[in-house]
Amino acid sequence: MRSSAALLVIFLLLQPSFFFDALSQTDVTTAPMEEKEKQALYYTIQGFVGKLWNGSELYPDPCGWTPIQGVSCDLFDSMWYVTTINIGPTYDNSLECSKKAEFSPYLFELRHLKSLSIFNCFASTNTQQTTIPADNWNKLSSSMQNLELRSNKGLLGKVPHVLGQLVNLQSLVLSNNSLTGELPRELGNLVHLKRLTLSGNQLYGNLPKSLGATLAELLILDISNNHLVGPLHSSLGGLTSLLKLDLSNNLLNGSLPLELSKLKNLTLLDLRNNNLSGAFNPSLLGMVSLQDMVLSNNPFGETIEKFDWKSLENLTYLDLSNMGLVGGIPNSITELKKLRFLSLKNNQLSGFVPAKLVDMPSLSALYINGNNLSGELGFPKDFYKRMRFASWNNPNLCYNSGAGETTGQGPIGVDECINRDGNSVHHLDLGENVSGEQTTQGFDGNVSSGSSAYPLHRFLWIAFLELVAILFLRY
Ligand SMILES: *[C@@H]1O[C@H](CO)[C@@H](O)[C@H](O)[C@H]1NC(C)=O
Ligand SMILES: *[C@@H]1O[C@H](CO)[C@@H](O)[C@H](O)[C@H]1NC(C)=O
Ligand SMILES: *[C@@H]1O[C@H](CO)[C@@H](O)[C@H](O)[C@H]1NC(C)=O
Ligand SMILES: *[C@@H]1O[C@H](CO)[C@@H](O)[C@H](O)[C@H]1NC(C)=O
Ligand SMILES: *[C@@H]1O[C@H](CO)[C@@H](O)[C@H](O)[C@H]1NC(C)=O
Ligand SMILES: *[C@@H]1O[C@H](CO)[C@@H](O)[C@H](O)[C@H]1NC(C)=O
Ligand SMILES: *[C@@H]1O[C@H](CO)[C@@H](O)[C@H](O)[C@H]1NC(C)=O
Ligand SMILES: *[C@@H]1O[C@H](CO)[C@@H](O)[C@H](O)[C@H]1NC(C)=O
Ligand SMILES: CC(=O)N[C@H]1CO[C@H](CO)[C@@H](O)[C@@H]1O
Repeated sequence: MRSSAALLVIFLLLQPSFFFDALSQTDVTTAPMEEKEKQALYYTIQGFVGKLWNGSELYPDPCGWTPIQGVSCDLFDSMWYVTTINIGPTYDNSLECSKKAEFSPYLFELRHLKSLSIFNCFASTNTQQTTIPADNWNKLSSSMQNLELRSNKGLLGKVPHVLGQLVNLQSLVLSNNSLTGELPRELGNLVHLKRLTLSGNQLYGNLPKSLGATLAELLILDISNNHLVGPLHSSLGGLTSLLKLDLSNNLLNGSLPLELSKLKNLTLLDLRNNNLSGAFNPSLLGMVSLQDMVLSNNPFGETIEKFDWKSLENLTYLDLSNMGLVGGIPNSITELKKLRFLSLKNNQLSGFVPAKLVDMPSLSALYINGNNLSGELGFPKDFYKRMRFASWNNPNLCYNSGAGETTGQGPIGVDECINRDGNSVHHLDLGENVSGEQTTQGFDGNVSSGSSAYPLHRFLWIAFLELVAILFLRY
């Protein structure tokens, strides 16, 4: 008799409806929330996902036993408040935006909101156009630490200057939207920012001086793939904590400010595809932590001979292609023990190719094609085997397979040197002699196989940095 009563109790407890009814009746374990907060949450989410979403019916206890995917809460004075909202197709059951998605004004009533992420929401430039709200952000100024609006192609208009009121912000990510206009100098008020990522928009104008002057805690600055113009201001030297600076694919011109040398912790400098000129000033050697330096496709038009490359001892990736470089390849570059990738292609470099390149312990990709290098390539055969190597389009360059070695595996597109007797040794025999007769056919398609080294490496590196930043920011 007693045991069957116990079984009944267990049975009832296992019934979800009984369990939850009991809870809601006694209100003991329902997470207590102000009604105002709860309604603000429902309306905020409805704004993004549409009117058909009935929060009060589906999620009567959003900070307790009916949690909403992407929403988290925290206790303040024994009441629950919303601290995080993530909208967008991240997980299978994530909240996704409706075609009429909009920022609800109720968003700004969530006074403990710490993190807001809207991803792939205003997705269509035709039917889902909206702008970032231009006021009310001050209501969130004490709580907001992380604002991320990413891959919303229908998100138009300017970066509103009122975002400068979010003075506790640590991460501001507004990438891959359709934002336009100039960057507001008020972003300089965000003195606790660790990450500022505005890449992939149509932002134009100058980089505001205020950024460098005040953002001393910034670790990542990425404004790549925009239409920024003008010179880089010397105030950038104020970003002394910076690890990653990516301003690639803009229309920046002028020379690099010497103050960049103050960025002692910088590991990645990517300025490729701009219109920057002359700047191999020795003071740049102050960036002693640099691992990746990508300056390709800028009309520098300088010599790299006066630069004491070995000071940048941690360089692993150096891309100086298509920069109008003149003069020779300095021996100091061969002292970069960690360098894995070196591209000097498509410049006007002249003189001999340093034989010491063969002694670089980490090098696995070397591009010197498209220059005016001369003399003989004296590398042993195994060099060409272990290296992604290109040296064609240097009309005065020849190769010598070395004494006692049979010819064969030579560098593609380079003739063998004329031997001592004055006899021209045959045109080279190609190792991968795929289609044949002409040496020029041997290097069709090989550029692409070579240059594929970078994107993967770079991707991994950026992924690593983002991970560091995420760990840092998510405490
Ligand atoms: C949501 O559901 C509640 C409870 O079922 C109902 O009273 C309310 O009218 C619904 N609201 C909407 C907007 O459908
Ligand atoms: C932006 O879009 C590009 C291209 O689709 C992608 O490679 C990049 O990772 C995106 N960036 C962010 C921060 O989402
Ligand atoms: C540079 O990095 C080192 C080591 O991580 C750190 O101790 C130092 O504070 C950083 N410098 C700045 C200016 O942030
Ligand atoms: C940079 O570009 C602007 C606009 O095209 C031009 O007025 C300015 O002279 C350029 N500056 C340098 C240093 O080339
Ligand atoms: C780069 O600068 C040069 C010289 O100032 C100018 O002629 C050229 O149009 C600029 N290119 C771009 C893409 O702005
Ligand atoms: C180079 O890297 C090593 C290992 O990561 C580090 O210990 C060293 O401090 C770095 N050198 C500079 C100048 O940053
Ligand atoms: C290339 O270098 C040779 C000397 O090796 C020189 O005579 C020639 O003028 C240079 N060509 C160009 C286009 O600079
Ligand atoms: C390359 O092709 C030529 C002509 O077809 C042939 O004589 C030569 O043996 C081939 N070399 C190799 C390494 O296959
Ligand atoms: C020098 C040369 O022929 N380079 C070619 C290598 O392959 C790429 C991609 O297929 C071509 O664009 C280059 O012209």
